[in-house]
Amino acid sequence: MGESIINILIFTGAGISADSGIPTFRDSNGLWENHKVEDVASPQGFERDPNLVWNFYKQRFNNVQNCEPNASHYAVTKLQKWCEDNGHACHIITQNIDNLHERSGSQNVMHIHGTITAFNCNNKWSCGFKTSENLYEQYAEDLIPECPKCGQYMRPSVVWFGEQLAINFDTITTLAEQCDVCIIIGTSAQVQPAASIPVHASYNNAKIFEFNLDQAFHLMDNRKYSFQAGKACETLPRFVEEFINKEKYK
Ligand code: BJW
Ligand code: ZN
Repeated sequence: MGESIINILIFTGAGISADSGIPTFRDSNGLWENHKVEDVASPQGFERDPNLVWNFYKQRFNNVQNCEPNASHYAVTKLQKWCEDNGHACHIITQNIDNLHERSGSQNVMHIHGTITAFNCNNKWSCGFKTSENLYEQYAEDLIPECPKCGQYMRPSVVWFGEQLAINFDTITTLAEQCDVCIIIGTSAQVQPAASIPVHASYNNAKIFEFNLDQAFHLMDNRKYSFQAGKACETLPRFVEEFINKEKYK
């Protein structure tokens, strides 16, 4: 790489926040109070029982507020800052709705599955009302916040099964196809189209680094793929130090 610009793409999932005390979706058997993830994260689930879904997100919001970014979020921020200072490019794409990347100082984080702190009218197409006011404070059992414009239920601005990503997928595949280094942290690769992002990176012959307890991606060419087993809060900070130093003294 030498003097040339390095283009890094960081792609994160629930595993990066596990070390902050935020439960993942599928490790802990994929159930929330005996409900399947699909029941609390789908438009059908919301239609069936909006109260259950509001409860789910309010509990998760409260949990997130009580958690702090961990060493792997800070390592991502350090790498992004290093890139900025040295004229390299670094994009961060997360599936997480928890905002811990921003709270650790990362910038321009792309939330493909939305964010837990924004809300929109469930009548997305014909109304479109959005707010970042904290509606969890208004929500109480059976008192679901309603849209001030049309009276329909409000919902968190997150992406449920069957819904389109919060960011245009072409924009993302373009970023993936342009990167030289793709760093994947803590995702099970079970959910599409997010899990295809590293595959697009590999089309561009990018060097792929996966950080996970167990390897989730198996598609990569061995010479271009490296798997680091363990908790991301331990493996990632070490990797970032080494990466920065290696590039610095090249
Ligand atoms: C650690 C660790 C530590 C633990 N250190 N690591 C093609 C094929 C098959 C299916 C589909 C397909 N295309 C679309 C689909 C359908 C569907 C889908 O993928 N279904 C599969 C489940 C079968 N996809 C969709 O519906 C998507 N939409 C779509 O495709 O729309 C098409 C469309 C086009 C045009 C018009 C309309 C529609 C949308 C998917 C939305 C997913 N939403 C959720 C909820 C978001 C809000 C919320 O957070 O509540 O996103 S579901 C949930 O899964 C959440 C996550 O972002 C996502 C991924 O989970 P993640 O992050 O990978 O977590 P886990 O728990 O699975 O894994 C944790 C990992 O961390 C593990 O690997 C651990 O080992 C690791 N780990 N501790 C490092 N300390
Ligand atoms: Zn409305």
